[in-house]
Amino acid sequence: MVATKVLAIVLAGGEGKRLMPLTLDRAKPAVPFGGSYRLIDFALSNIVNSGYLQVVVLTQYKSHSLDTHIAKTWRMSSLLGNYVAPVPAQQRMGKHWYLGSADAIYQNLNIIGDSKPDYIVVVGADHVYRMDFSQMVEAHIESGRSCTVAAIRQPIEQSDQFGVIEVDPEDPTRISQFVEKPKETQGLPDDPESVLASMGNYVFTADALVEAVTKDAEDADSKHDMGGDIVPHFVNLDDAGVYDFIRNDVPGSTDRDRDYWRDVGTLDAFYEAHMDLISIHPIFNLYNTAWPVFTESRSALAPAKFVHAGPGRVGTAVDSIVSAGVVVSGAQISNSVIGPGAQLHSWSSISDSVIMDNVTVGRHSQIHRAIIDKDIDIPPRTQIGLNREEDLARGWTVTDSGITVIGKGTIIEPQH
Ligand code: ADQ
Repeated sequence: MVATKVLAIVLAGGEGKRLMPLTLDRAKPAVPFGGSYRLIDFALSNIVNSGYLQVVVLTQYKSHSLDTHIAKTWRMSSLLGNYVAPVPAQQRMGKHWYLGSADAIYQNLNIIGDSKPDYIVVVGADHVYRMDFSQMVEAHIESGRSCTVAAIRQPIEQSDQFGVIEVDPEDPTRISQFVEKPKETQGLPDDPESVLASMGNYVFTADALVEAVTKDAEDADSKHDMGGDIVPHFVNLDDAGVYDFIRNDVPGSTDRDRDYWRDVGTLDAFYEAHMDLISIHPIFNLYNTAWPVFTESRSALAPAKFVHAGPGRVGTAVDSIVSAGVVVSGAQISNSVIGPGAQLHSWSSISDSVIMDNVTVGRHSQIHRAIIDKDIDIPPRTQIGLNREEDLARGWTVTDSGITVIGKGTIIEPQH
């Protein structure tokens, strides 16, 4: 077989409004996840593990911490022409920022022109999953179609968050209809409670994608969106196929996490995905070394330490992830994810929570069902997540399911 050239494009310009306050100061793909990671590490690890080493990351909204993370973590040796390159919006096609994800690709056609790929893998940057894109590219090539959309079954009540796919009963690899975020839809013939949802990951034959985004740019009525405009364009041409995620087989996957895919676009989904990491038999297994999730190496951080600080002050953590540089000094941690460099002091308790980098928790504080963003100092005797009204009164965010979220830069005044 003749070698094929694949360029990967990561769409990382989304604002992530529903993750506020975590996205107040950073793009959604840069939000810390799982202790050591940033959300984009999952998409980039999948691409690199799939063998694709020419990758551009299209950024736009508050991209500074995303750019820094990519530069620190994902720099590749250029010896073989490999790169993971963050590309900021540059107004190459007129005085406007990206009008949508399709416009982001259109404004960077020069990159496609320079790299001359045969196929282009386009993926979102804010999902947690493992996927071998080379299997999808193979299926795309075999199909002879110009566009292939990765898909997974999702509950019908969430169909307004996804592109919903209908396939031809005679040829289940052919998309007969695609509706972006429908208000109402029908369930699948064999499972009326589910729909086939687009995962926001696509493979395109390069020339066809270039033609489609160019045409789209000239269309004044278009929203210039990959899901809303480009995929429907290929469906209308009867040139779009579906790749069922269930076919994807990643080395080292367990029965539990083989089909795992989470859109962590809301605070509740973000929280739940953390709980999936720490359940005793993890629903998503971070410890699969056959398909590693790469992230920033923090070689300056010491290993995590657990200190018995005195009577009644045994530093412990159970059913938890504890990152490098953490000191658990007489604190009790359960069912939580603790980010790098956190300092947790005597008589404090942290349960069912997500604590990000460099947070300090003072003595006698209690944190329950909370997400605490980076660098926050929690004074002694602070209570978080124990009383919804009090938390709201202090200006913190509390989600519908009762998770208290404290964003970066929040100053917490002592309570007592
Ligand atoms: P959404 O996730 O709602 O739906 P969108 O907000 O466009 O779509 O985000 C998709 C990706 O593109 C994200 O990674 C985002 O960061 C990025 N992005 C958004 N606007 C961008 C811009 N202007 N420039 C660069 N990048 C941008 C999509 C599909 C649905 C599918 C779901 C799956 O449209 O069909 O079902 O993903 O979650």
